[in-house]
Amino acid sequence: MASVTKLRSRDLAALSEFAVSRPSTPEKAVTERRKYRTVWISDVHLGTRGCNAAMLIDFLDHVDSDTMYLVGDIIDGWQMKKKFYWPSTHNDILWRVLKRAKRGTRMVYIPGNHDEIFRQFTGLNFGGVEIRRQAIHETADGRRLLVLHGDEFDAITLSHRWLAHLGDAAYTAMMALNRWVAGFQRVFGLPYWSLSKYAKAKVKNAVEFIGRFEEIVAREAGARGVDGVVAGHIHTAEMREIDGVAYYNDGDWVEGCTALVEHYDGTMEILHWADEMAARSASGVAALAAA
Ligand SMILES: [Mn+2]
Repeated sequence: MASVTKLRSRDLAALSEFAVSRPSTPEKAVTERRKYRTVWISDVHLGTRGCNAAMLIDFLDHVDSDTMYLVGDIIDGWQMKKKFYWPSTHNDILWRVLKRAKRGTRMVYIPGNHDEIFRQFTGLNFGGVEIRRQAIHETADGRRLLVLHGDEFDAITLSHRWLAHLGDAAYTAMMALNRWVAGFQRVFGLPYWSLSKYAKAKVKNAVEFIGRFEEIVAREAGARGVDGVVAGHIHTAEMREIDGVAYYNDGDWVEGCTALVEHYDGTMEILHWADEMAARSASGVAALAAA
């Protein structure tokens, strides 16, 4: 297991210090926040220049929830191993996450492939953050949703189209192979290969790749007997019904800057934060002009 760098206790001690120190970006008043039953975010990629930290800080300062799921690729461990990049705004995000766990938000962290280093802590709780491999979320209207990152399906998503026409036995065998390939990559320290990057490099086929990922994830969720699934990983926010299974993807904070939320009646919505910020500054300008 040479590829998995074990976290040291002083790293964890450093993480817990965020809970007591002050953020460099002051936090806005908690009372002004819109409250949802549940919030899902993923693919933040802290530790990379791609992370849109300012926008995520703004989101966290305007939105609150009873439960929050961090659906993987929150910290980009692979990039940090190559080149250390950690501006104070990235601390400010961790500070806010730990702070809201302390204030009583149930915080569930499901590490993805870029932060798989945290998968070794599955089942543990750090400062009120539960680390899970996947979770079942029950909505206010009684639906059961499987919550997972989604890298579990990379190999099968990329295999040939004819797989879609095979029977369940072949599909199950393919899933086992997929897990084996992922394990092989880990054991031999091979660089993990990014599905979303590959899809984007082949722009012509990107739509097809994304569609295939969505179908496979929904199918797997259906096979497990749940009503729907929430994933991240492909950096493409979506909510649609696939063969009777509700498919949700919370998107990312690199390009799209989106979150998935559940209202108190169980209604689901994708928040596009760039649009929300633009609308807010437009109404601010209008208020100034009227004054
Ligand atoms: Mn991922």
